[in-house]
Amino acid sequence: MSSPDGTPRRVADHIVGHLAEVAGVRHIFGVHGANVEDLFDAVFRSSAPVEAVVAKHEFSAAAMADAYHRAGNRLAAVMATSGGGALNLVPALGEAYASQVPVIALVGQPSTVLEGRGAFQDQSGLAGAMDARALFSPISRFCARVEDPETAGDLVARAVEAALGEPRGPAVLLLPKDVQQAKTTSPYTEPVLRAGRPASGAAHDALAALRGEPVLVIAGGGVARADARAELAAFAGATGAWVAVEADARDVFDNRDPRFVGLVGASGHPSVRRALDRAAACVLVGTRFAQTARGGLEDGLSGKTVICFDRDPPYVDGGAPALLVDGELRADLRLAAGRLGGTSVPCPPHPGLEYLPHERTEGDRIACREVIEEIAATVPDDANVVTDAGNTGCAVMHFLPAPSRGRCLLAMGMGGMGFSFGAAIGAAFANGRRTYLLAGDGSFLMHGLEVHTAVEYDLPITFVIFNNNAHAACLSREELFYGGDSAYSRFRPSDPGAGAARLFPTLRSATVRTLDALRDFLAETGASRSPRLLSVEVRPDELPPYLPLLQPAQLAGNR
Ligand SMILES: Cc1ncc(C[n+]2csc(CCOP(=O)(O)OP(=O)(O)O)c2C)c(N)n1
Repeated sequence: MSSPDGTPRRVADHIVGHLAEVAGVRHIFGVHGANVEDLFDAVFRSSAPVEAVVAKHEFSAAAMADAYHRAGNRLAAVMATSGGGALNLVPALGEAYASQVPVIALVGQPSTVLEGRGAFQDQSGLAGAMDARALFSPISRFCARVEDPETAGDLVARAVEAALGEPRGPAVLLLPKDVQQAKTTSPYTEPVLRAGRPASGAAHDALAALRGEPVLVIAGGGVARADARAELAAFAGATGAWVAVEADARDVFDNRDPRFVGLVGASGHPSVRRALDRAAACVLVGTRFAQTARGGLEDGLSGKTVICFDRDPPYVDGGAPALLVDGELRADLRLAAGRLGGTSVPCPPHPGLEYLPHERTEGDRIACREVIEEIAATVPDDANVVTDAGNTGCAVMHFLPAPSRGRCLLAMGMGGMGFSFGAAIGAAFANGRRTYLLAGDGSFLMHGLEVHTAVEYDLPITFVIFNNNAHAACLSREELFYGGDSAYSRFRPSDPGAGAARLFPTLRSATVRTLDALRDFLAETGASRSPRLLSVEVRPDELPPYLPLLQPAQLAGNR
């Protein structure tokens, strides 16, 4: 495909044109600045249906692009200026790298004529300056500096190829200001997307031998990435299996299905372990069973057949090696279900979800479980649910079922605290659905001012802040493991609900201290298309449903 009229045009126009017209990008998230303004201008002048969204922080802008893909399966981009703007992208691109989410990052740089000569925010690696390419290379599938305007067409096509290739992830283009403004006659180059792997078919004999035996399927983030939800359901039916999910795959299987036995991992449900103990085989689907997922389950695998549908082998040690089914996930699941007869077989009966020990609300002592149950009762079937780190994140994962047709997003690893604010905004842009964000006050204090962007674009997001005036996850650890006298993580009271109401006069925002007040606020939110912010006062000393804290607390006789 060649450039529309063959006339020279700015590199910035070419890159934005390629992303919008060839790669189907509809939103580019970012923060403006002198070395990225030509790209913003190119979006503004583009005749393609592409929009620039101004975030308040580049970290959140990249989180928006990440969640936009996770919630809508469409490629998104982020743009940032040089210096601090570029550096602010790092944790969110690290998250997209680790979670294999395609994101295109367009990063402005000073003009080439000044690089290596004391340029403001020089990141060229020349004459002792820091080297942006060295910084971004380990957290991207592709990273290039565009130095010759005539190579822009090829490099943007290669960036898209790499982001959508296998494994997926971020692709970074470093764009000096004078190169963005220079003219190019580059044609549009269609990205060469490699054909997916064929079905491997390896598991059939092992699965056929299990016919009639209880099977536990554990589904991970690979199912969401491959959008293999329907294939997973058919496979679970054909194997007559119980199904458990990992935290980043909460929505890949219907949480109300009779086969569902719960969430795995440190905040998982004990019912999963019970199912594993009764199972003859464990089938890992779209997961390598990382440490956070297999905690509390690993010894239960010994003596069982383990089959893993993933490109890479599982991390599990000991016992018989897993049989790896490493073809294209959807094709492999379809093939395996078909070979087993394709019809749905009921799973053996099980007693249903079992929860970890937890507190209940008593009088004015509101417990997280009841807050989450009130929210669950109002979340529409197709909503996005986004959560964050800390005790709050553990409680949400444990107690909130995934909406049956919605998306659940979580990025507790490289993204870290505060990722959910950008993520909720990206998800709302991706599919326009009401989005519930549930985060602690610590996460709010890190990146909560991104609420400004939701207000600015009038997005249907309900921000729920669990305010315990603490980094409670850290406070719990201080108390259980270090005697509790330091109390670094306990803070003076703050009031995010009242604060947001003053800061954003058009935002409906409140603080609630009772379950009745919470119910009233949520009931009113349901009918609205606008953002809402709610701060719920909870206690800093409530232990979360998180085994590494519950077990020591029980041993110490605290609970
Ligand atoms: C960027 C980042 N820094 C530090 C941490 C370590 N950390 C994990 S949970 C937590 C406290 C979370 O506090 P808050 O958001 O208020 O949730 P709570 O535990 O109080 O429910 C911290 C500091 C992290 N996950 N991410």
